[in-house]
Formats: sequence, C-alpha cells, structure tokens
Amino acid sequence: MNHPATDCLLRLYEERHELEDYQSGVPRWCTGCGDNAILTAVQRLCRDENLRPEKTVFVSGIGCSSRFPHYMRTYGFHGIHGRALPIAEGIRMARPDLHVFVNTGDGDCCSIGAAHWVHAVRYNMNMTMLLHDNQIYGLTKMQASPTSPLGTKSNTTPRGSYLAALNPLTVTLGIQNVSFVAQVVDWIPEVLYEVIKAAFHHKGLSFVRIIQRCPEWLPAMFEPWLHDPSRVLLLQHANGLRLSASLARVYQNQREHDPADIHRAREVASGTDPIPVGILYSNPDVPCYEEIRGAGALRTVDKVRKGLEAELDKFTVWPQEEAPQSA
Ligand SMILES: Cc1ncc(C[n+]2csc(CCOP(=O)(O)OP(=O)(O)O)c2C)c(N)n1
Ligand code: SF4
Ligand SMILES: [Mg+2]
Repeated sequence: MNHPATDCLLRLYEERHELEDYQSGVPRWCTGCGDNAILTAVQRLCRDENLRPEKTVFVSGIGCSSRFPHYMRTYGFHGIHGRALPIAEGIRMARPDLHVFVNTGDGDCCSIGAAHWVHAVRYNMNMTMLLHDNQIYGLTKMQASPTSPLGTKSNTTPRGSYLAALNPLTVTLGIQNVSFVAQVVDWIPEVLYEVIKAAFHHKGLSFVRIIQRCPEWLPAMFEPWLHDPSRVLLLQHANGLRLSASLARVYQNQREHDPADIHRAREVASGTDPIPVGILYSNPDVPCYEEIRGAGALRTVDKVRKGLEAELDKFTVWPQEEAPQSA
C-alpha cells in the first residue's frame, strides 16, 4: 500500500544534506596546509547551499591541491597536470545542469596550464575556479613556480629565483570577457567562506586566487602577514564583501571598492603588500559560452542511447552469419 504523505516527508528529509554528506576520506595534506582550510570552507558551502552531491563535480589537475576531489563526496575528476579547465569546460558543455568547481595549483594553472587559463576566462563558462596559490610546486617537492616571489630559494633555484612573480589577478583582469576576480587568504576563514560563496553565486567563470600556506616547503613565507593584520587590505562594498563587526575590529585596514570598476580593480590587484582581500571585480552580464552555443540541447535521451549502443556494438562478437559486412 502506498503512503504518499509519508513518502513526501521521507523525500524532504533525505534531500537535506549535512557536512558529513560531502566528506570523503581523510585528507593526506600536511598539518597546517592551507588546503585543509579551503576544503572546510567548500564543504560548508555545499552544506549551506544544500548542493546535491550527484549534481556537483570537482575537477582538478595534478598537485597537492589537486587531490581535492578525493575528499569531496560528490562527482570528481582528478585530471592531468594543467588540464583541469578544458575537462571542466567539456563537462559544462555536456551537462550544464551540474555545479562545476575547479581546483588548480599555481604550477597547474599558471605554468603548464596557462594557455587553458587564458581561454577559460575568455569563454566565461559558469564554474567556480579556485587557484590554490602556495607559490611553490608542493607535490613534487619544492620547485619554483611562476608565482614564487623574486629570490625564492627552491630546488630549481638554489640561489633564489631570478624573475619577478607573475600576478594571477592582473593577468586574469587583462583577459577579454573576464567576469569575476577575487582574492583571499587561507587564514581568515570567514572571508574565505564568503568569497567562495559569492564566486559560486556568480554567473560565469569566477576566478578566486587563494593565497595558501605550504608549511612543508615555505614555512616562513606568510608569517609577517599572519601576525600583522594591517598587512591585509580588506575590500568591502555594498555590492561586494560586507565585513562582520568582529572581523572589522581585527582587520582595520579597509577600503571601499566597487567590484563594477575594472580600472580600480586592476590598480588594487597590483598591490601585494598589504595583500588585497575581497572581491575585486564582478560583472554578471558577460555572456557564457555554453549559453551562446546552447549546451546540452543536442543531448537527447534518444541520441545518448544510440551513442551507447554504437559504443557497445564495437565490442560485440557477432555470429558468423550476422557479422556486419565491412566495406
Ligand atoms: C605533464 C606533467 N608534467 C609534470 C608533472 C609533474 N608535476 C606534478 S604536480 C607538479 C606541480 C605541482 O605544483 P602546483 O600545481 O603548484 O600544485 P601544489 O602541489 O603546489 O598544490 C608537477 C610539475 C606531471 N605530473 N605531469
Ligand atoms: S607539501 Fe605543502 S601544499 Fe603539499 S600538502 Fe604539504 S603543506 Fe600542503
Ligand atoms: Mg603550488
């Protein structure tokens, strides 16, 4: 016998998700690694937005940060080095109904994957891109990356790196069709969460550079900033980040910044000390490539079924008399 009312209640109950519903495995990152803080913020976001795990996908390249999808109980794709973005774009084209997140490191995005980064910003497909920028190659044990500050001693630059660091914010803000750029640091959890949330709600490619500590290879890198709140410049605006009273008391170096103003955004993005934190630029009116191309429209049930059958037929061992004649 059916109990429609009970079924309905049961479904409502089942569809609310808790934090544990998004947690998978035990992260293997080092103690104190900023990736842990990013994971916590993202899992909180998924819980608060009640994202359906089967409708959510995390895509990464290769690196410590790219282990992220393993720790999310959602769909995930641990890709190849530098190629997280084209994989994510393919997913968006085929399944525009999914929430797509990209986790990429500074080596993954700004070095081997730099071409994909430029074109992903231009294509402006609706996804949340988190750049875990620890300013070093972590997984492969301490080689300089494009974002390593000038003079960084590493296994590839034992006398210190020779070139000024690439600035991921100014690069992104210089690309045609840029629609959302933000910066956060892993050690202010409230802002980390709020900025990732704003990025998630933005329609288009939201680029969030997260300054992430790597205590294993660069233990002293951010110590001066950690112990001096005045070296963080908090950006706030009615259309951007709004600071809580407790945060505003600790981080008193603040600036009104309208995220609609791309010229001011570029100017703010050029500063590295104090570190600008908040939403630098946001423009929801930039067209998304998947909308222009009508993504998903060509993917009918009938076509998917025929495609699957054609794939399976490739492996069929036909009886002699029924074998298709090859031309
Ligand atoms: C094509 C290719 N080249 C090089 C590597 C080796 N490799 C793996 S991860 C990595 C760099 C990781 O640095 P980053 O992207 O900053 O991530 P992190 O480990 O710091 O999070 C490199 C060079 C690889 N796996 N594939
Ligand atoms: S090596 Fe660095 S980036 Fe990798 S897990 Fe350890 S602290 Fe994190
Ligand atoms: Mg790195």
